[in-house]
Amino acid sequence: MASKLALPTDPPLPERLDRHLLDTVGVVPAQASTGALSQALSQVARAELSRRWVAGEQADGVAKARRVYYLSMEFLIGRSLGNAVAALGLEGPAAESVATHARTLEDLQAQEPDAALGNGGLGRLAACFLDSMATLGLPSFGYGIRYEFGMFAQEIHGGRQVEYPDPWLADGTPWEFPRPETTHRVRFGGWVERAEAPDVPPIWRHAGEVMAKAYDHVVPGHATDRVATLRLWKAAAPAHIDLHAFNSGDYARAAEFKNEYENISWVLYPNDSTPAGRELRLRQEYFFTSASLQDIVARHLAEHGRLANLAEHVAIHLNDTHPAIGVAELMRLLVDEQGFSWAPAWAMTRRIFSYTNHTLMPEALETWSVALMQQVLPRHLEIIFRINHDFLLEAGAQRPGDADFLRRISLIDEHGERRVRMAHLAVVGSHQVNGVSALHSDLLVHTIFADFANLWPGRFCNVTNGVTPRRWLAQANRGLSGVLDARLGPAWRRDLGELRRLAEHAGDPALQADVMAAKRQNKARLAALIDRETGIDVDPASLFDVQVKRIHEYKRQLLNLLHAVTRYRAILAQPHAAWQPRTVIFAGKAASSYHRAKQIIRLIHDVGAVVNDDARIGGRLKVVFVPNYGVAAAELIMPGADLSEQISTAGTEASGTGNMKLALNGALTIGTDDGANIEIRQAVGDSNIFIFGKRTHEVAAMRAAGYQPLRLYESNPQLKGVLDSIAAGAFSPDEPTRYRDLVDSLLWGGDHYLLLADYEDYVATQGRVDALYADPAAWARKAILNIAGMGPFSADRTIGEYAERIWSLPVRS
Ligand code: 26V
Repeated sequence: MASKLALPTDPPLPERLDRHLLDTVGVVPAQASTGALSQALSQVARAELSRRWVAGEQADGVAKARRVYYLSMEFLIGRSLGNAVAALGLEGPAAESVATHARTLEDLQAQEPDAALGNGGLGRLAACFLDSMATLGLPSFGYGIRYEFGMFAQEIHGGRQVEYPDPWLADGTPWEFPRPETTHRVRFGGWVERAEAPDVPPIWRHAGEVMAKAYDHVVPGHATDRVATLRLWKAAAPAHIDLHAFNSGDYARAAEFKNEYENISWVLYPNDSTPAGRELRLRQEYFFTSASLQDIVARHLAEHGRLANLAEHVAIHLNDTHPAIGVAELMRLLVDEQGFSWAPAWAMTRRIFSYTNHTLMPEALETWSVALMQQVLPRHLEIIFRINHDFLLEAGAQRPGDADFLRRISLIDEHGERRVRMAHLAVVGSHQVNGVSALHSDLLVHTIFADFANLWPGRFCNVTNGVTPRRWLAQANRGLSGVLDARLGPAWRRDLGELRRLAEHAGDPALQADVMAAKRQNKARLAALIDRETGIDVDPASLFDVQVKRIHEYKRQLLNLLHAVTRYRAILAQPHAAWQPRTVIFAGKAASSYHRAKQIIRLIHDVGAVVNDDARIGGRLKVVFVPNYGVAAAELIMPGADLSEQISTAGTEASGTGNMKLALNGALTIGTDDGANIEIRQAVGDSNIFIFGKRTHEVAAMRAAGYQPLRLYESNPQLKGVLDSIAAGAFSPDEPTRYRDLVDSLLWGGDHYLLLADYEDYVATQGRVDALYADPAAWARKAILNIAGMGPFSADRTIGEYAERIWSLPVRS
């Protein structure tokens, strides 16, 4: 396909690189800096990707392909150069050309800022999905926001998180294609004017409008010419706004006007723990959803000339409820702007949308006050009321007289201030709704969506998450990839099930030696990162115990820390025992407004400061925090881990994907019976994973029976000693009361996430981890069995399931 457009005389790579240095970057090739070389190599890749993109678009246009559109507030892309070079099969020649300039590919990659347009799991999942959609050859688009500032950069000052803006676009990016000819008007506010005749749609007299301008990122497929498109929208003030104020000579006012409109795409909400509750957030959601839907409709009209067959050619996926307003927006476009009557428009809408839920945390379930929606999106509110009216009639007919049922399922929460429940809108407006692991999907239909599942059992399904093996194994872990290539050949990159063939060799000492040698190198690389970032010297021979993820109480970094303190005290008590040396590694960001999470970061640092410098410990325990966790840091950390901490309270972590990345890189998991841990356990075998703690039904039962953490504290002297030492200031001698309220929240505040309930089993299980690590062959065997079992956790498998069961898209390559 791409060959049709390939230029006949593409010079060899070194020449192309020099040409871009000269023509595009504007430097003398022989004197090129690392930054200039990075730019030029990016341009080489960009040119090739651009041709593939054009060819694919043409082919899809001719075929009138059915397309999938993945709407997401977040895409945690990370760096693009290494991935592009690998996807194009240019790693060898690129490395050679770069070597002639006395640099390595890694040097060039390190120049690139992370595209951190996301908070955590949900955003990174969207990025892995794009990689798989391209690789599987699906005609696919991601749609999102081109945030000027992505996820904040985290620095640690005196043990405390400090947030800095992330101006990732400040120096431009070679990876985007501005599409100035593609803009859409997005309107806000005003009122709705009733039409005279009953069948004529009302008119939305909006109060303001903002332009959405398209910027495309080409997403390369691997071992295929196919690419996917990530289209991100930037908000721009309409031209007349500028002109008006400028013409009257008031430049400051002109700038103010401009800002009022353009702030929509300025900054990512750095918060996945509490709904921001801010009008700007609602505007962001509507802005990118409306622009995307207008774009989809325009593309369809250009290709088909009519919209009646829209549902045959378009699947739109809602990544959580953030774009759920799209259900009302598509109705508005069809009914108000395209002249459809309500019933056929609604039938199409329901066929087109599907929705994934990513969390059960009540505080992350979005609702918008009716008053705010009335003010910002008055026509959409009307449409939502109409959808709700029809829906409650339909549902009420099934349970006559059950007013409580209707209250529970209504799109409007009538308790207190009236609010629109976006998850309900997404469920009612979609033909399929899924959770992201077997347990999570099961909990969805038994808890928050139980009433809906009773109404429409066929609407709910599970699609367990996955990760792309290209970025998370092939690129991040060259050492292990080389070992796998030698044993299995290269096909695992596209068919991760190939890893299964390792299992029969798990006991082979030669394979064990190779795998563990790669691990050791990755640990040395991670140790160097830790030294660079924190100045702490860690021993690559120690067990690297890793917990990396957003800092949140339910993820229980604090439980991990309680174990570290337990171990510290135990070593002091028995200094001559044969302790397995350990390095406990944390990384992750806390939402800026999440005080408790920030306090946990501080405690990690305080514990590290005491433990790491205690001569009596003699380096047998280190506690470190790697700052500014993001995709780039994860690519260095995952391959260097021995032990993967996945210790959320059972029933709280929807899936987890870090658990998959770590196991894929040969770490053993210590984890609870939660999220995808359960499926990882099934895939790798019970004896190759450390599962501990209360299970979901036990958690529920304990809470129902009146959980009493104080009893556990009083009956377990080890636990009591640990909590007392923290509360008494053993790790904060300059301010002994610093953590008293934290400890009190466990003892007296209900310990909502049941740290104390799982503590004893956790500590005992960590003991079993030590014992296994002391037997290198046994450990290596289990590490290999973990890698071998990870086939099902490829995002290719996940996307294949979405394509078949939800999007009705043929998978080709
Ligand atoms: C909510 C909000 C509320 C408003 C402010 C910004 C914001 C940003 C994100 C969210 C929802 C976050 C949900 C999330 O990231 N869930 C994670 O999704 C992963 C992919 O499915 C899954 O592996 C994790 O278990 C789940 O926590």
